[in-house]
Amino acid sequence: MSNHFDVITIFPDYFVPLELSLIGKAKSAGLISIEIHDLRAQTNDVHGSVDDTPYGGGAGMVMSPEPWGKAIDEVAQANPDVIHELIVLTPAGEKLTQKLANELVNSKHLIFACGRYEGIDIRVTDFYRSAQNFKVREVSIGDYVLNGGEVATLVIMEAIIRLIPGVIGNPASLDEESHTLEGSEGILVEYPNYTKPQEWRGLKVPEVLLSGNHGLIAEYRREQAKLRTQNLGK
Ligand code: JEH
Repeated sequence: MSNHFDVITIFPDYFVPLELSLIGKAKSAGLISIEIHDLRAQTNDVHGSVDDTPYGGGAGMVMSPEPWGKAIDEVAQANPDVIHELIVLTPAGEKLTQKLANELVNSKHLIFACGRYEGIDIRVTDFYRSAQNFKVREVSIGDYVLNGGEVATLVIMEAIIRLIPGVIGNPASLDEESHTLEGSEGILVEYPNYTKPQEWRGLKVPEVLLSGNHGLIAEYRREQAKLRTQNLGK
C-alpha cells in the first residue's frame, strides 16, 4: 500500500465525506487507506473524558495527553518499519501551502491529531518530536479560528490525496497546475475558463479561444492569469 492515513478525533463523523468522489474511489482502488480513530476509545472512565482544566488558569479546557499517547502509539505499532509523520493541527502551526502538500504526499504514514477545546497538552507534540521514527509538524490551514482540527484535516488530506498518481483521471491537469503555481512570473491563479454555449446571457466567449491558434491562446491565458493575480483580493 502506498499511502496510509490515520486520523485521531473525538468526532469520527466529520470524516464520512472521505467515502465520496475521487477520495472514495482512491480508497476502493487501493491507492490509499484511511482509518479514523475515536480518541474516546482510549479513555477508561465511564464519561470518556478527554479534557481537563489548564494549569496556570485561563479560559477553556485542554486535551489530556494520555489518551493521545495511547492512540498515537497504537497507530504507530500497527504500521511498523516506516517513518510516522504526525500532523498536529493548531491555529499556531506552519501554514498549509502547495509546497507542504507536495512534501507530505511522499510520506508512507501520516497521522492527523485533531484537537478540540483550546488544543492538546503540548507535551504530546514534545514527546513525539523526540520519539524514534517520528516526524512531527504543527500545521494550520490559515489565519482564522476554527473549532477544532477536523475540517483542517479534511482540507490537507484532499490537497495530498489528489497528488497521488492515479487519483486524478487526467495527470496533464496536475502538470499544468504545477506550471501555473510555480510560474517564473509569480503567477498564482489560473486563467478563466469557458465552455458551451458560445454566448450566455449576453456574455460571449473571447474570440481568441475559438481561433484554434494555440500560440495565441496560450499568450491570452498567460495575460489573463497575470491580470487576475494582480487583482487578487481587490
Ligand atoms: C483550531 C486545531 C484544536 C480555538 C481557539 C484557540 C487563535 C489568535 N487554521 C486553523 N484555525 N484553527 C485551527 C486551524 C487549523 N489547522 C484549529 C483548533 C484546533 C486547529 C482546537 N481548536 C480550537 C481553538 C485559541 N485562539 C487561537 N489565537 C487569534 C491569536 C487566539 C487564541 C485555540 C484552539
